[in-house]
Amino acid sequence: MSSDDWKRQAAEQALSYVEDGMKLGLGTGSTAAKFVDLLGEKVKGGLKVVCVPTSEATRAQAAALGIPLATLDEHPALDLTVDGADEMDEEMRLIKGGGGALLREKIVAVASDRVVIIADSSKRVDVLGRFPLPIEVVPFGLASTQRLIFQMATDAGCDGEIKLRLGAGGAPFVTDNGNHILDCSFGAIDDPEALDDALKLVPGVVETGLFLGIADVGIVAGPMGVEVLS
Ligand code: ABF
Repeated sequence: MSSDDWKRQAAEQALSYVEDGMKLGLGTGSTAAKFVDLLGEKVKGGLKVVCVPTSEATRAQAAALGIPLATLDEHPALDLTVDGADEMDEEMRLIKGGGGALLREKIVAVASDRVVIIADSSKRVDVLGRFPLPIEVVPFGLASTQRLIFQMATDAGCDGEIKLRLGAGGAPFVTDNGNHILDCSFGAIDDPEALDDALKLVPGVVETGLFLGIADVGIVAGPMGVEVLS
């Protein structure tokens, strides 16, 4: 079995949390995309749901599958969001944003009664930070924001290289919200809450990829089977 199979297994398990009539948040990334595919099959079979996507990519995928879509303004409170992650620790603290959709993912997740995170077992870590932490920043004053992030992170016990994410053609990557992403290779993040608090004091920071106290259920699939954390 490959990581693709495990992602699908986790996505299948997440379907068991979906009930007829629910308002759902749809995550972004290759694991969430598997859930969207499976949900599309259920919708074709008669399941009635309305969904808020966390990215334009997910919106396009869901629309092509005939999944009914709405905005968060139309449905400000959702029943359930199913999304992926780049890293998950034992307390279900997450790093997200590798796919560049962290801001909408966080807005949709905190608007949801329940958040289910699906992942293959490569995403499980003891300590967050092996995956570079993405931070969404406004384009104005980028160099100054980057400098301040470095200072704040160092004060919070984290330092390392901070790189502006580049997109196609080598130009700065632009999020669905018109912002940029700084990928921060801080190494082990021993106190994610302290780091998150510090980073949010930097004016140009829109949101960090630290999702703390947001996941309610973690579904992790791997060679040892499917594990459900809650
Ligand atoms: C989204 O997709 C992101 O928050 C995370 O960055 C990424 C995970 O992607 P994949 O499922 O492709 O590993 O969930």
